[in-house]
Amino acid sequence: MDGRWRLRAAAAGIAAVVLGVGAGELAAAVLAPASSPIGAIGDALIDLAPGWGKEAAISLFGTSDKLALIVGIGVVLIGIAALLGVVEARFPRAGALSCAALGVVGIAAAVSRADAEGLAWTPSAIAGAMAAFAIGPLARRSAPPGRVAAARATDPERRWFLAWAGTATLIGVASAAGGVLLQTRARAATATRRALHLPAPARAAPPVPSGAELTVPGLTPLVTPSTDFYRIDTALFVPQIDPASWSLRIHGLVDHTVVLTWDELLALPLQESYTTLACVSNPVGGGLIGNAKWLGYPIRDLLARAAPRAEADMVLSRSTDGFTASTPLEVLTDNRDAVLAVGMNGAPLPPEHGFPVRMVVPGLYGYVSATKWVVDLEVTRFDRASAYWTEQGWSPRGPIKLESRIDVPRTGATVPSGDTVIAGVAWQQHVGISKVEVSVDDGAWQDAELATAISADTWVQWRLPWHAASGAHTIRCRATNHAGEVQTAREVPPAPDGATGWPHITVQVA
Ligand SMILES: Nc1nc2c(c(=O)[nH]1)N[C@H]1C(S)=C(S)[C@@H](COP(=O)(O)O)O[C@H]1N2
Ligand SMILES: [Mo]
Repeated sequence: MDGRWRLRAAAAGIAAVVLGVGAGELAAAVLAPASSPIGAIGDALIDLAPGWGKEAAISLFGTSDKLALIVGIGVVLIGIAALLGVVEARFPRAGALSCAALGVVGIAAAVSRADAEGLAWTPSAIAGAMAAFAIGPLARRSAPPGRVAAARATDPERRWFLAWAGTATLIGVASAAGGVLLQTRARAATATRRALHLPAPARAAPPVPSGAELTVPGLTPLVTPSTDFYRIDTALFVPQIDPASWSLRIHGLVDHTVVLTWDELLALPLQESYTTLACVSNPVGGGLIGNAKWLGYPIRDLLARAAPRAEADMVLSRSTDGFTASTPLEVLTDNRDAVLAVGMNGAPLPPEHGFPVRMVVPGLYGYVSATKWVVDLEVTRFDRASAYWTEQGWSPRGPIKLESRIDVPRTGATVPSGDTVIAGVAWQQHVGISKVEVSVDDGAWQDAELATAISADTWVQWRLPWHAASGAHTIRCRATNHAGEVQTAREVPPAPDGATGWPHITVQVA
């Protein structure tokens, strides 16, 4: 019986590594589809292999050379895993450390690729950590004879061991299979998106006015780079949509049902507009807001084709993953730049921001207007249908509230005494900002310098020179909109229709 511990330890090692690789492959599908642990090692081996090696592989395996490589990596990895199980059973922690080291090899392979994603390191990190974490408990159940008696596998424990190791292996294999499947879809969609050239706008956005962007270090940029743009949605996996198979159906209380394909949409005269999106969940002073240049087609013109009936007052937009938003019909048919967007900041929409098509509506929070991966517009009535977040108790309509934020100095910062600057942004999309005021230590409100706004549909930057005297200070701000309303001091939480209150920061002046 005692000679069998090695077999059990080897199985423990294999179970732990398979579990880790499974977790890594699944993580890759979500976080970095081009950086799967096995795929990254395979890519690195292809790069490192000498020319004659590659040729030999091709002549030996033909077009199956890549499959052969992956099978080869799998076999070698299982061999190493078996060995690590035995090592861990004999020298606790040594196997775990080696698993972590394998993870580091995967990370190095993934991040050294020329087209590595920002999160390229994560799948292998997760794989290594998972294997390192699992191998100890599994291998301890199969400790060699003569080692600490208490750690030895007794018969009932052995049954447990088989159950644990078997389950870990099965979960690992299933996650790896699922991960690989999802990665394939994600990579196909990424390749399509990369090869895509959006048409030039028929109506380009007017240039950003000079003086719209203040030069204050630390101030939020006027246009948010797409990679820094906040992301909020209910999608665990980013939907992967091939534009060729995308279409939008407009139906419900309309005279004509309209179906629009991707090619038809791109053939329409598209327009560019800057619109600041904001999330209703953004707390006062929070970062769930961003400003981008969108390329799209006016939803108003599409609705006109469908001809909504007189009784309709809402459009329920639906995404491919079932999310819905209820947008007042009047907001989609007035003259604002509510668009069916295909482009963001000069490129196709990033997958996580709705590729291939999303809605962008100036003046409304995202949950009632900014449907990503949109495929369906149902013209209906507020008293007949309700949207995803409304069913969770949020307000059915969501006009954006008048708000402002202090970006400079950072709250909690220590600032040298003397001349410095207080700066931030203010917004109430589609209404516009006419004034921002600042109060230091509850002193008198002082008018800040307001930058030129791109339009009423975007946020606007502001700044105020400040002579900072040493000590602790509290700074507040409040905005006034174009209708003359002053931002309320009343503090309410985000639910059910958006937070209000004056933002404040505290700084220490040295
Ligand atoms: N399909 C889909 N679209 C969605 C959501 C979602 O969960 N699913 N969330 C909405 C919310 S609450 C916001 S604030 C915006 C955020 O858009 P962004 O992730 O591009 O910043 O998308 C909206 N569109
Ligand atoms: Mo949101």
